[in-house]
Amino acid sequence: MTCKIVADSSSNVLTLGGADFASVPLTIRAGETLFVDDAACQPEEITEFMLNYKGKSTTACPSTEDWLQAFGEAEAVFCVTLTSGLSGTYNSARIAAEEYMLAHPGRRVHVVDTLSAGPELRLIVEKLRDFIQAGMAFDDIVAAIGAYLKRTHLVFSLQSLHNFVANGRVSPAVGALVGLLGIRVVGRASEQGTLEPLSKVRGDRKALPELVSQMKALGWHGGRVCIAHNGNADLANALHARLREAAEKVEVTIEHCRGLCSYYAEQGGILVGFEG
Ligand code: X90
Repeated sequence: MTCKIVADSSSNVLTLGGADFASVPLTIRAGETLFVDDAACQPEEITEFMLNYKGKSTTACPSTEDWLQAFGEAEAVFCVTLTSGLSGTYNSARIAAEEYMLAHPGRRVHVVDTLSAGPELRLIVEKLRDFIQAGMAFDDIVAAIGAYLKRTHLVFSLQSLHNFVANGRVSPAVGALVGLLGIRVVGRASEQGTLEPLSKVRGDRKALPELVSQMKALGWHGGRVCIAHNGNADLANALHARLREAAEKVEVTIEHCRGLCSYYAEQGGILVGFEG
């Protein structure tokens, strides 16, 4: 059985060792300017552009056709998507999966709605890779990744929800939480896969212990962690240090957000995917 893992670009995963992999880009449009969140995308450019841009901007999920192309000729596809609670990405992947299986009897596609975004997707993608490498059967992988997804979570600290509000993906009331300079909203991906604010703090110094305590509240006690940030390596490194104090052997990776996550997390935002 030839297996392939396909994830949308909100995962921040462009390449993956040890398995056949493809990333499918979302897009960001600001007036006449279109950013495609692929390998050529420069996330810093998007953040810079948005800081100076006062017009309307929108994002768009991959089309069914984009997904079908990425599935290629694989006999078994594991497809990992951004939360259906905030994006049409999962829906377009589901339609692509049905078309693919109809067109190629015998081939199978499993679409995982992560109910999350960013670094939690990386954890899912890497776990799928491990299952494939272990030689597990398709149905066993489907069951095991479902169980794994129940254990993983996403918390974040954001300095602005401007783009979330502008795209109608949170209510203006939630957006107003971070109106003031220096205020961060610390929150999590809810069980419905939406943005759930948990607390408001002033400055990254206060966001740091808050992130750790929210992680612990969600059951973190030394499991794998992936941090994605937009231009905030300081907070990412400080969080890494705190987690190492809490659990000596913790495996933490830090990465810069790619385009889609940079756009929504905005300057200074940080996303933390972890195992509970
Ligand atoms: O146009 C589209 O279909 C894309 C819409 C994407 C909306 C959410 C992207 C989130 C990216 C920020 C994470 C913080 C909250 C996550 C809650 C699930 C990164």
